Amino acid sequence: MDYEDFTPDSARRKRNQLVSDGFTIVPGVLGDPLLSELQSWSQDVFERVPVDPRYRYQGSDIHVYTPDRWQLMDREATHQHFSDPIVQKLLDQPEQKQACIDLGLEDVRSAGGGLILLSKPAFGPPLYWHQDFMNWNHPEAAAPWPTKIFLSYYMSDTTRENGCLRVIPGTHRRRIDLHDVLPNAHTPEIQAIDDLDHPIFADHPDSIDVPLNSGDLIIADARLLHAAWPNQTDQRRTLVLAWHDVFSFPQPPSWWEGEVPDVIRDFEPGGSFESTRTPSPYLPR
Ligand SMILES: O=C(O)CCC(=O)C(=O)O
Ligand SMILES: [Fe+2]
Repeated sequence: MDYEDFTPDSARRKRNQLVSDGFTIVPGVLGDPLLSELQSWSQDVFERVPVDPRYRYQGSDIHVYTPDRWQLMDREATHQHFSDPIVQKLLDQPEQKQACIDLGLEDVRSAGGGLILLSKPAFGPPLYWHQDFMNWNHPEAAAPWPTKIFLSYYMSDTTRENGCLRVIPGTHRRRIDLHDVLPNAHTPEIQAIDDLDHPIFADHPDSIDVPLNSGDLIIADARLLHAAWPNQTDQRRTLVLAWHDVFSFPQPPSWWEGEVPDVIRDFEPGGSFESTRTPSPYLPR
């Protein structure tokens, strides 16, 4: 299916999938010329930037900001943090905006004004199971709708062979045994694990592969457990990921018909909640 064939019915199905499974795919959102531009731009970045062994499982962790955001940040550019006008182009992409509107994603805004370049080099290792949510103490963690999502595109077609994404549907709202053995995502503790037979890399009976075509939009809830297969090819496999906030917490989506948890209905803004990557009781078994 191409993005042009997107009907209200399939939009509704995709929105339901994002809510209940924690992710959804909108095929063919990013096209040329921006797709080609991002492909060659990211390739150039990786020719300049050495792989930091700390990020061997993610492949890289390069944060690129819009020039406006960069100016506010007032920091020295490094290989890992810099700005480029292409970021604004991606964030402003009309097809992406339309896809979000069609899905009923309201108040979508860039979290941090940047994107992250994640690249599995040729024959790169797998990425461990993890979830990226950082606000588990906050009642937001109990939201039955997404509040933090990534909007991502792979720069090449992905398959199990070159390290496609894997997800365990539903784990954004439900704790499973795997949660018990996972160190927090992207911390020195998980980065230090050297054994590829460790359970953080294991296959899981409920996991599914998410092979994508370059330019397909994948939207996922930050709370979802995901991982990636190793790259067994001699070609780099790159991902452009942009974090976004969605819906104005504590307000539910305008189309929400389900229950609103008490902790959200009674929520008073102004409290302070220490940020943490460790799931709280807001993620029930
Ligand atoms: O490499 C991928 O496909 C996913 C990357 C990811 O989830 C992360 O780095 O947090
Ligand atoms: Fe992730």
